Amino acid sequence: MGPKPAGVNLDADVASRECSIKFVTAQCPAISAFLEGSQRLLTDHSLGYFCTLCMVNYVQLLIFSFLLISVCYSSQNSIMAEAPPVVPSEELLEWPKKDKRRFLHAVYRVGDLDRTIKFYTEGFGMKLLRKRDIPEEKYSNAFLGFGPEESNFVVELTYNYGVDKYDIGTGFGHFAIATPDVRVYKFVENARAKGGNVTREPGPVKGGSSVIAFVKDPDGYIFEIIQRGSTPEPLCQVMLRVGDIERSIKFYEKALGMKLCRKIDRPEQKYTLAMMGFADEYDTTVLELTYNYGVTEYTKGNAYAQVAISTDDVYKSAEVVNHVTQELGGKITRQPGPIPGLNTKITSFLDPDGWKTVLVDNEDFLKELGKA
Ligand SMILES: N[C@@H](CCC(=O)N[C@@H](CS)C(=O)NCC(=O)O)C(=O)O
Ligand SMILES: [Co+2]
Repeated sequence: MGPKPAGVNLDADVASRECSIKFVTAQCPAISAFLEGSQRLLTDHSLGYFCTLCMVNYVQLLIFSFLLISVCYSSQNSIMAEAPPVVPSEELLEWPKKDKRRFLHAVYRVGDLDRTIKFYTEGFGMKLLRKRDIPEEKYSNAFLGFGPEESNFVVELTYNYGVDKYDIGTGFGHFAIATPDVRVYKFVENARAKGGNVTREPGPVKGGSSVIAFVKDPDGYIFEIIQRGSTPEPLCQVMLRVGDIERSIKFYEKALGMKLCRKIDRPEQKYTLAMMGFADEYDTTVLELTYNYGVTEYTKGNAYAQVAISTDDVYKSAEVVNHVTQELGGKITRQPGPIPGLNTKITSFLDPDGWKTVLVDNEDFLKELGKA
């Protein structure tokens, strides 16, 4: 044999355990130094014959390596057995608050598109922003609001060919329109004159002071007309009833990065409200979550569908939602990705009560509007 049989053998030995040794040396500099030192002693030793010192060193090193590898494997196994579930990074959990988000539109079904367009434009003073017909899928959409879609929250009406009636259910509350000061009375009179069904005359809200009224549209959707100073976003609320207000607040804070703008408890009326949004309550649209004492279940019907919210990254957003649903309930109903044919990236999910939200990519949304 050549002059350095032990060295050759050692190299082979080390190579065959490369992963383990790398792991061990990476973990402990002292072990690393020992191994390197021993290896150098053996390989640099050039006496030209089979040396007892080499043999002793070699056997010692083999035993030592064997022990280390055993310890390392068993500790790795025990670490794996006790490994906690993957914890999302702080950066990921902070994402919803850093993202560029706003309410884009509320989506719901109506029995006659032209009838609703006429009522919303003449009775409420909304503008018809766009319309599209998708005959292959047998439905049409109309978008209406108080300002352009690039900056305002709007309604997206869906008409399914041949379906003229829907069940609104007991969970959906209302949309709200803010109108300045005493004009709330004029607003309601006009809506009534155009065929609106005023189910609650203007006057101070029970248990509070702001003046409100309720007007039902032709499909039975309620619009709360709220007296308020002038605002950049008159279409200001989507009210949904929930079964556990604290759970909902946590969900919308963590999954969507919303803030709790205002919480009102009215024990006399036995309900609690949480206004959740991305900006000041009076400058933007909020989700008005309502908890009626002791009521945990509502029906959803098939009329109201969802709200759409913008995001800069549907993939990252869905990852956060997925994590939050594991803690608080709800589920992803559409994995993030482009809509076939349209290429707009979206993801959608249900909150713990089953209310749906769709997140839409900011840039793709502007492209869809022809503004990017
Ligand atoms: N039980 C009510 C609780 C919510 C509620 O009462 N909201 C206020 C508006 S913030 C209201 O509708 N008040 C009726 C009134 O003042 O006549 C519901 O589920 O709609
Ligand atoms: Co309201």
